[in-house]
This record gives sequence, structure tokens and C-alpha cells, in this order.
Amino acid sequence: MANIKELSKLPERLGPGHRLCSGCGASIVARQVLLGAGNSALVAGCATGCFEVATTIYPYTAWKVPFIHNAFENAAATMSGVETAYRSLKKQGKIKKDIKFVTFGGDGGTYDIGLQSLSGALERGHNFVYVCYDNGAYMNTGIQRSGATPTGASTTTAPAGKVSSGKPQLRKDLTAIVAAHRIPYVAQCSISNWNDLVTKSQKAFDAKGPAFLNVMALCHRGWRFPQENGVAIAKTAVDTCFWPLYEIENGKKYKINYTPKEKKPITEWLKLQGRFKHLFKPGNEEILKSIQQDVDDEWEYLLKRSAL
Ligand SMILES: Cc1ncc(C[n+]2csc(CCOP(=O)(O)OP(=O)(O)O)c2C)c(N)n1
Ligand code: SF4
Repeated sequence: MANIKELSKLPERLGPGHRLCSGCGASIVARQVLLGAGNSALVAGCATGCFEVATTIYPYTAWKVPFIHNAFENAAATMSGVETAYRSLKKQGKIKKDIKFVTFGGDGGTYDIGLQSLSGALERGHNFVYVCYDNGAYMNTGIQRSGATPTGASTTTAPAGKVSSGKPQLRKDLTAIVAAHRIPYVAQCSISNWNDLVTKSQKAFDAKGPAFLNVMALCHRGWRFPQENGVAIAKTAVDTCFWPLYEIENGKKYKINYTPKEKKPITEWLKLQGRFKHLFKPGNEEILKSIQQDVDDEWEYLLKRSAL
């Protein structure tokens, strides 16, 4: 378990002065994850998205570790190359120290556009940590729906109105897709449970091979809530079991890390966000019901998997 006193002594790898919106979940995700790397030498990278764009506005950077830019679709491929070069140089005796590698991507860059390069990197077994900060839409370009957007959310490409009630499809279960690569470590985390997140990040950095963290990140622009409410909303996602906290070792061993004392109804989470406002108007009761059913089914499935 992470000890807050020890964590407070660790270096900040992401400095202040970046240009993310105040209250943006992405920087909170990154700071908690980076604490998990302890004092290790680190190389970081990012898929294009709010996090990359806002932390590296030329000629400035908020990064206090070596950082590599790349395109939207190939963040994992880039880090594969860097990690391979490192292994070669180490073998040749040209690098002595141990270095860890981490890549961040939004859900657009991970669930959708970068999925092929992530899958390849996981299959080849590169020793790096991939972190998806999942804010459930392509936020940087104006809140377009992604494979991670929850059912019923209103986005600019799935707008709620007279003919639509927001995104009709279910969201992809990326955590399960990644686990199916049978890599050493996969976990789902939330900034509201920082101790769990930092502990999982430590495990990810210590894994021998690829590790993946799927972390719920908040975007008050796209989710439509007052910016100061982010962490409370993340907590409600966990307490409604919309975003369960669990980990998977080697693609098989599932472990739930947090079981709410009382599982809250999904409406508790939905009603906090403007992107779901239309669902509470008369006529949308069935959609709310089916969202609840899906959350319940997924939670039951997870309970069964973790009992195996
Ligand atoms: C191949 C490619 N297509 C489109 C873009 C334009 N683009 C830049 S950021 C972005 C959205 C990123 O969304 P996400 O990965 O979810 O990160 P977020 O902005 O939400 O942090 C898009 C579409 C691009 N940079 N490269
Ligand atoms: S638009 Fe959303 S994801 Fe992008 S910086 Fe602002 S709060 Fe963060």
C-alpha cells in the first residue's frame, strides 16, 4: 500500500504550468501514476490528445523527465522502439542504469485509433506501462464520441435531441480486451481511490513485461459538471459499479479491489453530469433501465470471474 508520507517525498515528474483546464482529470491521473514509479529513471510518451497537447506547448514543457512526442495512433509502437533500443544499448554496456517506460493515451487514442499499435506492443511483450486516461470522448477536438463513451451520453457526434437520446451503443470493455493479451498486469483504477491507484501503478512499473492501467479521468467540459466536483464524481462511478476497481494478472487471475458497502443506483452517477441530463426527461425511462441492467450484468460477471 502506498504511504502518503513517503509519497510526498517523491519527485514531481509533471510540473505545474501546463495548460490543461483546471480540474482536468488527466493531470491527476498522471501525477498519481508517476508516483508509482518512485525514484526510477523514466521515459514518458503520449498519444495526441488534451494531455499531450496541453503539457508540451512548444517551446515549453511541463515534463521533468525525457518525453517523446508521437502521433495519435502509434504511442505504444513508439515506446516499443524506445524500450527495444534501451535493451540493446544496455546489452552493449552503453547504458548502465535501469530505466522505466510509460505511455499515456486518452480513450480516443487507446480504445480506437491506437488500439492496433497497443495490441502489437503487448503481444511482443515490451517492458513498459501503458496508461489510458479514459474521459469517454475525443475531448481535445470537441467532445466527439469514442468507443469508451458510455451509452446515453450526449456528444457532438451523438447529440441528444429530437431523434436521438445520445450514444446508442455500449462502451467497449477495453480492460478485458487488453487482459486477453495475457500480459503480466492489467488494472482498472480511479483518481478517487488514490491509494489503490498508486499501489497499482507501483505493481505496473514492477511487472516483468507490459502492464496496462485503465484510469477514469474526468473532463468537466465534456461531462458538463462544475470543475471542483471531479473527484466526488469519480467516487460515485466506483460506488455505482460503473467503474469497478479490479486487477488481472496474466490475463486470468481477476481480483476486485473494492466492493461498495451499498451499491448505489447508476442514476446517482448520471444525474451529476449534464451529458446525461436528457435521460431524466419523461420517455427515457427504458434507457435508464437498460443502463442499470448493463452495469449490474457487468458487475455480476466480474464477481464470478474474481471467484474463479
Ligand atoms: C490520426 C489523427 N487523427 C486525428 C487527429 C486529431 N486529434 C487530435 S487530439 C484528438 C482527440 C483525442 O481524444 P482522446 O484520445 O480521447 O484524448 P482527449 O483529447 O480526450 O484527452 C484528435 C481526433 C490526430 N492528431 N491524428
Ligand atoms: S477539455 Fe477536458 S480533457 Fe481536455 S483539458 Fe479540459 S478538462 Fe481536460
